[in-house]
This record gives sequence, C-alpha cells and structure tokens, in this order.
Amino acid sequence: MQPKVHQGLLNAQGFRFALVVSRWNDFLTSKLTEGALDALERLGADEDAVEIFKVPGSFELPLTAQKVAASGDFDAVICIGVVIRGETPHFDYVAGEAAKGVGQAAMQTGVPVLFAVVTTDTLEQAINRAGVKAGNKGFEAAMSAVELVNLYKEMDGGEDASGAKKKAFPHVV
Ligand code: INI
Repeated sequence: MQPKVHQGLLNAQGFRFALVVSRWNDFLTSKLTEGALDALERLGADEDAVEIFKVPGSFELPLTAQKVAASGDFDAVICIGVVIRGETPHFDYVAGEAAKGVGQAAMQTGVPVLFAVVTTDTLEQAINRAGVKAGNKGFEAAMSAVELVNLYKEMDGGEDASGAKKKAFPHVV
C-alpha cells in the first residue's frame, strides 16, 4: 500500500502570526515568547510578520485568541502562558478553561490556535519547559504553527488564475 501523505513544510515566509501572551509568571512567559520568535525567525518569517497581544493571565487567553483569529489578519495564533499547580489554588479552573477555550477558538474560527501554555506541578518543572532542561514550549508551538499553516494552505488549494479559491480538498469543510 502506498498512501499519499500530507504534511506541512516548515517555511514561515509570507505568513502572519499573532502571539497572545499572559503576563502572569511573566519571567517565564517572556522566555516562551523568545522561543516562539526564535523559531519563526529561523523558519524564515518576514520582519513584520508577528504581532503580540498581552493579557493579564492564562484564563484570558481564549477570548483574546478568538478575537485575534476572527480578525482575519493572521494565519495562526500562538497562546502563551504558565500555570503552576503549587501556586494556584484554582489551578484546575485556570488551566482547564485555558485549554478548552483555546481549542474552541480554533474550532470556531478555522484558524490554527496553538497551545503554548505550560501547566506543571512545580516552578522547577515550569522553568525546565521554558528553555532549560525540557525544551521551550513556545519554540515547539511556533514550529507546529508553521507546519499547520503550510498544511492548510495545501488543503485549501490556494487561488486559481482569476484569484478565486480553488479547493484541493472539496470534501473538507
Ligand atoms: N494565571 C496564570 O496564567 N497562571 C497562574 O499560575 C495563575 N494563578 O496562579 O492564579 C493565573 N491566575 C490569573 C488568571 O489567569 C486570571 O487572569 C484571573 O483569574 C482574572 O480572570
């Protein structure tokens, strides 16, 4: 069997990206933001391709991401936050609402909305996921964003000579 495999290239050129960044645990969300910008730059994003929207905490990521995605100005939205169980009595509410809402923003707008929210039991684990021992979740989410925008560009088929959308996958809504 020889299945046809579809997967996005890692080329950010010509695409526009929004980062929605939580100010809570700013010393870590700033590292995740740096990681995301580093990935986008390395994958060839244009100089003016990125805009950043700051919000108070991770709970506020979903609605902001939805508004940004619905604006039509961006090919992908990357949500960045840090929620640490040890410091957050309402950890499950904040982390749960952030995860659910970010997913809904993507489903409701059709724009890829990436989840670069670090949810950990301890501060040390969070630090490790923000560029120390366990990679940088912002960098990884930006890579995924670039892969998805390329995949969806292929699936949407781009435009024909008259500028009309030509769908490569008419059965995909
Ligand atoms: N927001 C976070 O992003 N991370 C946290 O660890 C956190 N803690 O610890 O409470 C947090 N709370 C704020 C929350 O996201 C909202 O901004 C706030 O409840 C106002 O709606």
